Amino acid sequence: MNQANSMVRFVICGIVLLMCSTVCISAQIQVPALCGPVPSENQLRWQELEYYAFIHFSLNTYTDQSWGYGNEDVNLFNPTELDCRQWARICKEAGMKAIILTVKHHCGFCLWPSKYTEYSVKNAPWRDGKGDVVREMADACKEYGLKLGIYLSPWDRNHPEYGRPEYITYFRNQLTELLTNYGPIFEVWFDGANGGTGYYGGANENRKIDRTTYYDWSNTYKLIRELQPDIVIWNDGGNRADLRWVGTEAGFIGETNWSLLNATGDVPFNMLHHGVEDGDSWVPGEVNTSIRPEWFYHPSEDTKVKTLPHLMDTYYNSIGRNATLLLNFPIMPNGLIHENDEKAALDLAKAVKEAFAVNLARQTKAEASNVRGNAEESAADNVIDSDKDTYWATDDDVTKASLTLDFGKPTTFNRFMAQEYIRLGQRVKAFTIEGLIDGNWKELAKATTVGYKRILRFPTVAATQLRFNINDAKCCPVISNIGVYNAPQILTSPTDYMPTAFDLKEMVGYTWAHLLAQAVNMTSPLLHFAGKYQDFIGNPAENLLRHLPSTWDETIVLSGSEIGKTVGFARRRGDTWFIGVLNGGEAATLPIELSFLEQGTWQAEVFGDDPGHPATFQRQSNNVRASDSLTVSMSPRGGAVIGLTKTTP
Ligand code: FUL
Repeated sequence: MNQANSMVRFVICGIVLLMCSTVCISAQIQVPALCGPVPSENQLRWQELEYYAFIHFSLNTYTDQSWGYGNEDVNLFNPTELDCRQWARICKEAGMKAIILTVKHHCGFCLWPSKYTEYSVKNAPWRDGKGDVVREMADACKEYGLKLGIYLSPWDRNHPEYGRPEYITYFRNQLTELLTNYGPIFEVWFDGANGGTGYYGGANENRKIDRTTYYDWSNTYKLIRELQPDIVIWNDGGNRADLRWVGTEAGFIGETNWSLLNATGDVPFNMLHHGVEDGDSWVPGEVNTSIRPEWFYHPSEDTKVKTLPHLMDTYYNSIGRNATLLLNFPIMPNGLIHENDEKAALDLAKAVKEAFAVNLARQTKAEASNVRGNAEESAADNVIDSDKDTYWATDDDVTKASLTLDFGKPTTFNRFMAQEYIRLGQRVKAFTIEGLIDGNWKELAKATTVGYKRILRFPTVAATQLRFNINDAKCCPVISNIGVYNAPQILTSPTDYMPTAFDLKEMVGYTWAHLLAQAVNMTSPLLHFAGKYQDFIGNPAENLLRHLPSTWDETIVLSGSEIGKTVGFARRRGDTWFIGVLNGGEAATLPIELSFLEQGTWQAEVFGDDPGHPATFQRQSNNVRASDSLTVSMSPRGGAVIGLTKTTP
């Protein structure tokens, strides 16, 4: 009996224990709770597009204007070679996933034969008034597997009723045409520009509207979502929709970038640029910029198409900072994209492909300081399994944690990429990257937010391990993906592109070495030193400056260059190289690899910071080679300049 009793007790105990452990484990490995607002399915789908095109085409194309007044003659619109398939082909080859077309810009001219106005392609000579650019664009997008979006300017400088309630009906009628007749539309773009003056059916006057009430956006949004349930709506500033403007058209978003805003209230530049950490709504940023200075085609800009280093910066400062990139092509009067723009976009695609060709993280062993419930579904190696739906997560109370990737041998890399599993919210507030180099941990980069995707650039290192330290997070971190890459340095022809890396307002008190380095990085040192050269007489850098050329045979953007932080160029004239490195608001020590040198030895003259004084001569060495690196230390707002003269072949 006793024995039977204890047997029963044993079995019951076992069952209880089993139940308890099941309950305990399932409590531990519960999916992390949402951390603040989260994206909708439409926003998630949009975010994953990452890169898509803007196309600016209208009567402005024929008048060399930026904004039409609204009285331009429809007869001007007669592109002789219009081919939307060319646009789509270029976008596809450039790695873009969609195209947003300006179907009506501020001048009011419509690229489709709207039945609500005479100011459209139907009264233009093009295709005898039977043409429809939106239809041709929709067909080309379909053929090339691209999504289609529309830009419909709310401001209409042609329409007689603009500023009155009747215009809102007109605007919604046009939206209904566009969102009904051209298949799925992934994004609609409502430009906030409103200059007031215009033709307005002949009135030629200034019409002011109250932007907070006139457009009655909430009802327009309702209509849009009824017609296209999968769409995302872009609207700037105060009229909160699905996506936000980033406060600049220069091609970058804040380094700290939360995908959150508050649903109401003003949105000053800082909020557009950085989002709001504790915002109550998910409103991610889209970086819109043009491949040339302006949005519409101007022949004078054929030589001003952005260079590869410039576009690369744009890429890292948009897609690499938790935003998408909307890159504009202006269409020429003949109806095609200019060959210089095509080349620039394809060169960028090639450079991006090369930079991210091999994910070195895939071949590593991943371990984490904490794994949620010690469970497989939250384990560290989920970040390297190439499945975007699996993740590494920590226990609820852990907001500081690290994940180590072991390469097993010294491995060369200079890029780090991380993605949060944003379905559960955006969490990470601060992180660093370290490399185990010759047995010592060394900090390689430091950053704030991650979001959907964050890419960091730093000088090339050879490390056996990489450590991703999350130092602060809003809730337990949930990381879906990590990438480590060795991007090639970008070789360019002589360029006058100087990353305007530093906010001039902040650049008070920069050091002499910073000034010297600018002389190297700008096309002509005279730009900087006219009238000031006497300041450098007797300076240890005088000799170097005297020999600075004003034209160059080759320019390399040094890896690790990042707008706002540190920007370095190496420039060659004949057998001599000059390196200029400029520093932002924080001190930095940077190894500069000399791998761009050919065979032979070089004498190096290195000048760096001695704050408040002329730059200090730091080192002269007669025997550096391509396999060496030179380490420079820079003060906040500092710099360094290096001259390399060939000594032995
Ligand atoms: C601006 C407009 O005024 C420009 O012409 C251009 O369309 C750009 C995308 O948005 O606000």
